[in-house]
Amino acid sequence: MKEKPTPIKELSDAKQQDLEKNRSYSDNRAMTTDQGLKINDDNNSLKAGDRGSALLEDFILREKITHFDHERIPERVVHARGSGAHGYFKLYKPLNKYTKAKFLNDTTVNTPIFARISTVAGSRGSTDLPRDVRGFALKFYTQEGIYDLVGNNMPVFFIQDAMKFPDLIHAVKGEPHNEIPQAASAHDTFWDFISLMPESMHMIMWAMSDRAIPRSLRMMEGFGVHTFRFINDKNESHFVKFHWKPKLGTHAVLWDEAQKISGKNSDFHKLDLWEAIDQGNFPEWELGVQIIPEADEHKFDFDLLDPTKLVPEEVVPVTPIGKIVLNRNPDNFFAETEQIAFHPGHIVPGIDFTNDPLLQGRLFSYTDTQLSRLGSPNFHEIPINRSIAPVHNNQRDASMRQEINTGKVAYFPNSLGGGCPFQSKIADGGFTSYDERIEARKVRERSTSFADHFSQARLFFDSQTPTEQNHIIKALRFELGKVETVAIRLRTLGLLAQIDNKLATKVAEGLGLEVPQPEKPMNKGVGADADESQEPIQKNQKVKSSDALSMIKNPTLSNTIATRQIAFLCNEGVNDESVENMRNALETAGATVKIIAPHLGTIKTEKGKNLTVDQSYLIAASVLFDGTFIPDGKNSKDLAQMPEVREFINDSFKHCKFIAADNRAKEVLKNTDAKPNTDMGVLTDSANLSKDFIKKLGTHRFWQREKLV
Ligand code: HDE
Repeated sequence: MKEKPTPIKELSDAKQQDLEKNRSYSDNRAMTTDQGLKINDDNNSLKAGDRGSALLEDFILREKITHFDHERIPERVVHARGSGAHGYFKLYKPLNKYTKAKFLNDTTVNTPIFARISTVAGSRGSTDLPRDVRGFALKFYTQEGIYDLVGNNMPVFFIQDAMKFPDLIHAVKGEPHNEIPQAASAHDTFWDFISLMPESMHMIMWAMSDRAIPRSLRMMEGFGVHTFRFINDKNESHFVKFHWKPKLGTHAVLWDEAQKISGKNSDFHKLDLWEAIDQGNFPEWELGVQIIPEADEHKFDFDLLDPTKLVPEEVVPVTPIGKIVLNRNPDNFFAETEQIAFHPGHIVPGIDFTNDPLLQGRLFSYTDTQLSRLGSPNFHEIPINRSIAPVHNNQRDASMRQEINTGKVAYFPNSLGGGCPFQSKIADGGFTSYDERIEARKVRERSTSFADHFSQARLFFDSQTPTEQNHIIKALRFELGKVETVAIRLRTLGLLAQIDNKLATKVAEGLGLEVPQPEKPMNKGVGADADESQEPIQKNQKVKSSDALSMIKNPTLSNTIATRQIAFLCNEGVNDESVENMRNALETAGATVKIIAPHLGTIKTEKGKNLTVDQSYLIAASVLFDGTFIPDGKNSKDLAQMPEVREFINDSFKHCKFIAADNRAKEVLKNTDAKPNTDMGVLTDSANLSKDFIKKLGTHRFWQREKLV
């Protein structure tokens, strides 16, 4: 059997990359039909006379249009909208004590990866900024085969059992009669379902927090969610939870901003990731693990198999094991980002599953969905899905088979093929499942150890700063405010009260309601046998508050301003030194500066030089930037009269962003909400304005400006 070409290209030099980018038109190739026939006229169909009807004989027209008619494949049923990038994983030190996985033991190899980051509920063309969980899937092309770590940007999930997944997704997607709303959970069916599912409450806290509206895909944490197993070469098992933490820190936008960004640039996250990689600002995460010895399985306040629970980092710290770097944009969105097929069941020796009932259901779902999405069990032959480890087996034929298998033997055991392909001994990398001891009755039941639905929801809420709690309350007011059925609002308030009465009361105030007594949970639904073991319980948690759960208190919070976008609000007569001094300082700190002016092209500076404009006020909006600077200028008074400029500054102020105005530019702030006051994050009159501005920008937002509800 011939070796398959690897899907991963070595990073070539810049020139090669440029050429590759525009390959289809730069290499001087003649245009042909799909059969290789050179085309003489690609502009006109074959007609009976120049004004006559088209001829059926025109095989060139028919081939082109037939191909076009079939260009679409079904979008993913969930996670339809995604962005992808190539990169690598670099291990810090061998993990042989815990796992025999080769890519987790060899520090000399950079394992190629492809990452796909997605929203969950929306269609492929939906906005990048709905309130939603982000999928964070990593494909590792290891020397022992493909390993997929198919995670999310939140460490827990809405449901405990795969049986509820279709219900969850049907509830959150656009309602079936009119497919409204698109990519939004703020509607009746979602909250109807949630209000009847107390197990969702922990995840609801995450989904209503700012984690659901990231500033950038490069500024999100990743989590494997389920508990997995590491298996070492002595066949010893350790439980493992995966985390990956962004080098740039974990940051979000505000909900008002998210909604405005969706209007101004619904590709905001996609473009941000693409541009960062294109400009060589390669996004980086540190991959870490929480390792739990098998003997400690039952030492926690919750069940390790329950995907609605996390292991607090105060109880089991996260040990960094390597870094993930994304350093190459895909050449073709469809071929790579759309056709990539992840599956939590793609594992390598040294990694194994647990009996988490959500994970167990996923192990069935992913191959099944690829069959309907990609149309064939040969989806592993699509270049982006190919293993770099050679593939030899007796699987044959099926739709769109690429491999041309030779010989007459396609079965095992055989003697005619010399016994090939042969099975591998464990010592030679042959995979065996972990021989977990199981003695059990066959039951359709939920373990009572899964019944505490509120304690970790409370842990999450209690771990947040007042600002973050405020955002959760406002998010719940917004979401439930969009729910039309009052009974659903009330039922949800009943559940929130079991997390925290203050939370429920604050949400209720916004809805003009009283917090009701909680109703009995309806996990089993009408008609099922009553089962008292389904009653939620509350267990005392050892950890009462965890800084790692708050984005603002997070120990990995990074104060860098690298890759942050800063708007310079300019007009004719802008002062040369003011622009250049601030620009140099910001760019030296790694930020990107954009000159905004009344029109594109150039504007004249105070010294009469031409200053190139990046965006006009028609295109620019404060929500697309991290900070605003108004340079000194002889025509600051005119700038102050522009409604677009006032709106820009007011939005920036409302969203708690830092604003700096130099010298005469203070005039521009006069008719805005942003009155000069360093204590309020509006910087003017500073001896070292750029230094002060950079320091403030590093803290991301000036939250004190926000009123708590
Ligand atoms: Fe998925 N999920 N999922 N999921 N999931 C899919 O597979 C499913 C779950 C996740 O960028 C689908 O190829 C079930 C948890 C990501 O291509 C599908 C259950 C987590 C992606 C599917 C879950 C995830 C998917 C749709 C409950 C976080 C996008 C297309 C038992 C740990 C991967 C596809 C990409 C995609 C099923 C729950 C993450 C239908 C049945 C929990 C990141 O197979």
